[in-house]
Amino acid sequence: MSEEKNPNETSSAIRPSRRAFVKGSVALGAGVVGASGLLQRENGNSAIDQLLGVSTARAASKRRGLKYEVPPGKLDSYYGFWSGGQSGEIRIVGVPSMREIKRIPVFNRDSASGWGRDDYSEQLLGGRSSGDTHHVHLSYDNGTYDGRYVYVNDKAGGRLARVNCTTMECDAITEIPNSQGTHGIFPQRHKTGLVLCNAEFRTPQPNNGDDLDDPKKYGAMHTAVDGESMEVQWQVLIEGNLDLCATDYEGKYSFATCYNSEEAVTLEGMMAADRDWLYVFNLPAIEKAVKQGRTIVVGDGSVPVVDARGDNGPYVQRIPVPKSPHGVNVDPTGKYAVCSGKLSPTVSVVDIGKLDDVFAGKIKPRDAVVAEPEVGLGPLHTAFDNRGNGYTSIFIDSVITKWNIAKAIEAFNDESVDPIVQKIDVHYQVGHTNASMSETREADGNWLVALCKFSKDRFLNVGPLHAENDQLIDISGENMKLVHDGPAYSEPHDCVLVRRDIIHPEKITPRVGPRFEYYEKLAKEDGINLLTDSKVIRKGKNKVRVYLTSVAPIFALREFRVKSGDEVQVIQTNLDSVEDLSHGFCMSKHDVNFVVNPRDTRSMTFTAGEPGVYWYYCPWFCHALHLEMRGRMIVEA
Ligand code: K7E
Ligand code: CUA
Repeated sequence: MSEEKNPNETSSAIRPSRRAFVKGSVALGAGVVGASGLLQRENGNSAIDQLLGVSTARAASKRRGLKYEVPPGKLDSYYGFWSGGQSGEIRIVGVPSMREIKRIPVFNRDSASGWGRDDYSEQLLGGRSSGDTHHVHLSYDNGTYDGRYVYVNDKAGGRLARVNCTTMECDAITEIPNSQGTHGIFPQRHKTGLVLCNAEFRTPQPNNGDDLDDPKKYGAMHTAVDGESMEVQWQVLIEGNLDLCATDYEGKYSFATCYNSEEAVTLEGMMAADRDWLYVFNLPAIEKAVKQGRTIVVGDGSVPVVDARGDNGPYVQRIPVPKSPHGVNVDPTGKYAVCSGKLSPTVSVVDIGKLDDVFAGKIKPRDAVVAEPEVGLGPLHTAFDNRGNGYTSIFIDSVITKWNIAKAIEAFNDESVDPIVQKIDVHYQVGHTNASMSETREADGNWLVALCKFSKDRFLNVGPLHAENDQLIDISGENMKLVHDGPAYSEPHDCVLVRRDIIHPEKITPRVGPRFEYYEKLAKEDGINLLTDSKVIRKGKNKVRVYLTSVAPIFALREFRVKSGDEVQVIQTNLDSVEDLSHGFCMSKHDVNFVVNPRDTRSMTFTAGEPGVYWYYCPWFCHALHLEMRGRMIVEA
């Protein structure tokens, strides 16, 4: 391998890159002066102005490219919502700076905030502590983001979670029944309606110990969850597996790639056929069947299941596409669904306008495919600009291929037409790619992110587990330009880039929602006003509730007394209404630590240890006397 080569080779590898660096810094310097001068003239030097002044910025970008440095005091133009993969979280990354601004724990436990261990989130997680998040999508209205919710899947646990953008905190987790490997998810785009969820793993249906060894009896569910109530509405049982998911813009169809039309349970079996499918689900037809009770019982029968195995309409159609497709993405015009071959060097462009005819039996499913350009080896996902181009991540070749949709359609019948615009190297093994507002009607063609699975040689060596490499590419001009490398901890799969004017979180906790209902209920039981009272209340022989308010830099209780072995619930309310002034509660030697944001209430329950004195303290630096913000839990025998 090249890392183990002799020192001469190493130094020769360094020399050219040093030259490149010197050259690069000269060019960069010139670029900075030019770009900042330009911004001052045109847009008052604000990144968002640059974003919104599309026509002038576009003309400028042709010459110089977009400005990607975000200097101190300036804000990013986009909220990037990243999945966190095996970390089980969501991350908010500012784009174009690629600064990670926040981590939102969802399926994981988080030591800093206490998520997964404080009483409310522990209930929400049902005691589980890990997840595998792949796909983040926001709720929609009328074809673009409405800025209210972020949905994310848990492939490991078969769940769907929602983050409320008001507080950027998870407010609901839904277990998907009869499913394993909940992978692709996508919300409807005409309004905040259903969130469709794909089961990537086929399992016996029902999975109750019968039919363990008969793969013909296995199946997978396409599940509809209501995006407001987060309740499962219905499921469609289908024979093949379901990988990525997409929806149209009208609320009529949802899509799922299927890489295992063979219905196999081994790798060889799953790769056997030359063609697999893009499943197209007819949502109104399915809802009608559910309403009329044309459903079957699977598992505990709590959710109506439409059996679409072998169905060729009205519920589902199978569009044959080359070998083991992975991603499916709908372009911003809503006309085309593009799915990637993974084991074929092509992407297939499905004309959504022809699907009515497919369902009516007027044309064959394959006739809905209107283009199949060769984009490179191992195509995975496609993003779009607002100028009719697709950008497909190519895993094996480690490139992003820019191609023109209209030309690809021409090329389908005329080999002399070349739809490929440009290929740009990325580093290495790119998985997802996404572009600014790409999944909406407001795609703006400014930025593209390539989420590379390998970062070998790109960052300081930090041992066997490497970072991923999230690369930022300027797509505003004719040619893509790679402008930034950003390391990411394991392992973001996907991200969406959302214009910042769409997202409006509160800075002070609004005391509403299910978490506050939970605390208000406790307080009512005990005759407590959370905003004024601090009190120790014994609840039976071995149970104590400690209500505690805090104002920087003091806890209202300087001490409280419990008995060794008591179950102690500390419920803390932060009375400060100052932005950024978080307190929290950490109990020494008791594995208790949680944050309490301005005007927030949170709690944690623990067992009081051996008799003695235990200091509790505020773990968030809140005041010059923050270190003094503490008290004693006195544990009596
Ligand atoms: Cu990694 Cu979207 Cu789970 Cu493709 S998926 S890369
Ligand atoms: Cu309150 Cu530190």
